[in-house]
This record gives sequence, C-alpha cells and structure tokens, in this order.
Amino acid sequence: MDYKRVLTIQDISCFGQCSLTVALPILSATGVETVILPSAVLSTHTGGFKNFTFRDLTDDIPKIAAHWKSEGISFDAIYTGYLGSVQQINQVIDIKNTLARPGAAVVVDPAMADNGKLYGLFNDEYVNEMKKLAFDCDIMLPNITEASFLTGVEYKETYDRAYIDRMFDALVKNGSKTVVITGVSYNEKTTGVAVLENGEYSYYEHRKLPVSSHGTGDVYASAFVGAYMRGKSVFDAAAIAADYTVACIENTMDDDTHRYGVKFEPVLPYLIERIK
Ligand code: PXL
Repeated sequence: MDYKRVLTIQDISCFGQCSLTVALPILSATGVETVILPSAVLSTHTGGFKNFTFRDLTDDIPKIAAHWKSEGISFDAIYTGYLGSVQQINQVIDIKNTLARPGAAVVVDPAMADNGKLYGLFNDEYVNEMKKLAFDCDIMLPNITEASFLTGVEYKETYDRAYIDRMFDALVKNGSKTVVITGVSYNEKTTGVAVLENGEYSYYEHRKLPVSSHGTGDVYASAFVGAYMRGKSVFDAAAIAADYTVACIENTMDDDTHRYGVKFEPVLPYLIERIK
C-alpha cells in the first residue's frame, strides 16, 4: 500500500477537541504517517474559555526543523492549521521550502477567523502575514470569513453564487491555485463546500444542522488531507470530509454540555470506510 508521510503544524489545545488533538487521530485513522509540529501548547482553545494558558513554541520550531533536516526527514504533504504568531508563519514558509519532498502537497487551513470575526489572539498584522503562506500553497481550505479577511472581499452572511465567484476570483488574483471554501450555504436548509480547481467551480451540498460547534474546521481539514493523501480527488476528498464533519456534529448535537468540540472519535470508522 502506498504510505504517505504528512507533517501537520498547529497548536495543541490540551482540552477542547481542536487542532492537533483532532488532526493526529483523524490523519492516523486515514492511514497516513502523521508527524506533528506543535506551534504552542494551550490548556484549552481560545473560543469560549477564559484564563487559558499559552506556551509559545516559536523558539523550538527552527531547532526541530533543523534536526529533521540533518536526519534527512522529508514530507509528502505539509498541512498547517492554527499558528501561534506572525513569526511562526514565516517559520512554516521556511519548513515548506526545506522539508517538502518534490511534488509534495502544501495544504493551508488559514485557521484564524469564523462568523465574521478573527479569533481572540489575532490582528491585521497576522492576517497580512498569513496571506504570504495561504496564497502560495497548493490547496487552501478557508471558511467564508477567512477568505474575506484574506481577499478584502466584504463578509456576508447571506449571498448568492455571484458572491462566491467574486471570492474565488479575488483568491486566484492573489495567487491561489486550488481552494475549498467551507460553510457555503445558498439556502436555509443546506450548506456545502465550494471547490475551485483548474479554474472550474464545483459544489458539494449537504444538510445544515441547527447547532454550531467549535473545532469543526479542524475536523474538516484533517479528514480532507487524509482522504486526499489516500488518493481521492480534491472534490471527492472535499465531499468525504464534509460528510464526516456532518456525522460528527450529528453525533454531538443532542449534548448541550458539549459545544467546545465535536465527538469525532466514535465516527472514525465511517471515515475509514469512505476512504477504502
Ligand atoms: O479550531 C481552531 C483553533 C485552534 N487552536 C486554537 C483555537 C482555535 C479556535 O478558536 O483557539 C488555540
């Protein structure tokens, strides 16, 4: 069996089912070797928790990367999520330039915003720096808020196909190649993911569930990268990841005490089955 090695760079939020605590199990379950580079260690994620601890690992990242380089370690894909600082974005760009194998896929989830707002620790400087990484990758996985911050196209809660086309045009003008925009909803009952690949638009529509949970962007991106690295096309990986994320939300929505993340673990067999 083809066995791919993926490096994922994002934080460890010890409690909260997001970033690395989601990416490592999901990627492993899809059957890829998963190497992690933690950007920071937090006691919880920053969405809805107060007084969380934050250990910045910026100083360790170049040392870890230098060690890997000296050992001849390289990667078939590099997948980035939440990064702790502007400096880390530049470190990731260096890692991409030194540790990616020829033909490696660089997948960037510019995890920095949702529902029209930046996450708590980020500002305009971070957005500007993220443009360098996100517009120069192979596949970008933004939600509408992130695409809007990156392109300057205004954020809208209700919109039509022309708005998404305008977003894609602006992304491509800035250098994007392949983009999957998540949470694209053209009516009240459904939502979906809009894919732009080789200049062609496609759309995978699925049910919209009546709850919003934290960490679903990370579940989505991890499942996408796993499916893609196991040989699925961009569109099929985007659809599988969407169905898996919906199944995870469905598995969590009856529990009002569990909105900090989704119960993604019991649904892993479904993802594995879809990737076979
Ligand atoms: O799920 C994205 C994410 C990852 N890591 C941290 C976060 C968030 C979203 O708020 O706070 C630390």
